[in-house]
Amino acid sequence: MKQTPTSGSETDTAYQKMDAMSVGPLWRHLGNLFPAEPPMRAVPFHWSYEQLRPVMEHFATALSIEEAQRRVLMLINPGMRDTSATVTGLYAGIQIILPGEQAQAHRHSSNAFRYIIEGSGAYTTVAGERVHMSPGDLLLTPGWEWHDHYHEGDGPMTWLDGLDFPLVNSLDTAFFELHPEAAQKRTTADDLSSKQYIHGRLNPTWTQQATLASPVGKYPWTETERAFAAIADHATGSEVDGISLEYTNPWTGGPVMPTMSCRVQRLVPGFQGAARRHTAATILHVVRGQGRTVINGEEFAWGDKDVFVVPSWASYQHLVDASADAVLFAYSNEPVVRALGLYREELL
Ligand code: GTQ
Repeated sequence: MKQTPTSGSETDTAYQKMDAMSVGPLWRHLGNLFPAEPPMRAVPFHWSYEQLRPVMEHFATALSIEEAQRRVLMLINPGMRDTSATVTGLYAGIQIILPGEQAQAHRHSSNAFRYIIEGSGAYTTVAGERVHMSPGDLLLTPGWEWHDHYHEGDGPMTWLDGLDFPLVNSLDTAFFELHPEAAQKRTTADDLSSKQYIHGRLNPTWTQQATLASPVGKYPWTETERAFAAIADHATGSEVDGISLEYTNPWTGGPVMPTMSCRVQRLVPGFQGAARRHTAATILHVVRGQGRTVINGEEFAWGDKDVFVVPSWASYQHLVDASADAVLFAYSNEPVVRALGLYREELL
């Protein structure tokens, strides 16, 4: 009978040879490579805006915009330090810009957006269109569009940057370019794309869908408020996410960018959400209000302007006290996960 050696010096040598040849024994890696469930590399985490704000203020005076290029605190997940991801495939940063400052024009293959937190008087120029910012506005900078930021108002402005660069980098598809000039020239009327497409049900017939991303430069807070107000007396919303509205691409009705879905959700006073888990990773920003989210059994209390994350396959449940009222802005990698047939969800 033929015997298969499982140890001994010959086998040790064979393992060493394999390693030297860049070959691996599958039988020693099966558990890691085919886990029974997603291993949750990203951990549930919460960043307090109150704690971030003094650090932002410090660097606003200690570091010029020329030195920094973009003055941003990256929110790095403790489980993903090697990629600077906030959660799998996604990144969040808090940017601060002072009156008179300009962030140099550039473009990258990553899709990006800004969700405005504080201040007024700044604009981003995206592909020649100036898009003005106010708190609660969502501004898109789809992949490979030139963009630069300029602040003409008084007082600091802060916003949440959302990008898909952890995904783009993991696919080795990242490109970046600085614009030959510091700022782009204006080539269209200010805020034109928002005026043209925001209604979503009355699209212009003389333009065509040019990219996979929404052509809307800005989804203004005023429209979000109108949408909530219109259904305030009628909608109870989802048992998990409350009155959750998705920002959509007027051409497709789908997510605003191919890699990221952006939503805004109202959790009414006393909201006691059902618990759920799904394979989309999510970053949430507190537009206003207070509440708690139980993520995989751990409770995270959140307040105004905070950021927290729900990793893939982590259970989550939102809770709001009877005296509070909360609005959350949430973005996730759900479009990617769904497009690849990897979306699963489970109500708990
Ligand atoms: O403002 O374009 O937080 O390129 C990270 C990378 C912001 C931006 C970030 C960026 C930007």
